[in-house]
Amino acid sequence: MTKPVFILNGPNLNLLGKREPEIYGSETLADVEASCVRLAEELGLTVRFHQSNAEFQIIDWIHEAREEACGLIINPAAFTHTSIAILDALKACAFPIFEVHISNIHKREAFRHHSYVSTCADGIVAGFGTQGYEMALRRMATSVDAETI
Ligand code: DHK
Repeated sequence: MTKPVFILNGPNLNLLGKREPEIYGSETLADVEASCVRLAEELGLTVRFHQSNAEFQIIDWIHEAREEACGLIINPAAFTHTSIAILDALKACAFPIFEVHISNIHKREAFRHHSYVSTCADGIVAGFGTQGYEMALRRMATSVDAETI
């Protein structure tokens, strides 16, 4: 059985669908999780989907992924721009890492333009709304295949 792909979500993403819908859209995080689970099944993958507002919890999940996952998709939300601790945890992982942002962070305030996570991500999806998670998952399926050949 293939190892799961971890999909991790940072602070305030629990409010997806209610929070600034003009930026983040009207889908909830539960909707995103459901589409990821559906797509993963189609792709022959399994996913473990988590969200936390706490930096330490995201770091602990990255450590767990290090032992148990075949790849990791992360939307670190505001921690993207602040967290060296999340970057260091990701640097300790050997599998593909894809960074997702619902909005195009480069079209927004200057403080969102820099991402610590991008310095170690294998791929970045930004500005495609919640569809970005599915795009990353599709790419993960081919990356994971390529690594196991
Ligand atoms: C989500 C957030 O919560 C912001 O802090 C980031 C990101 C952008 C997103 O687009 O998914 O700056």
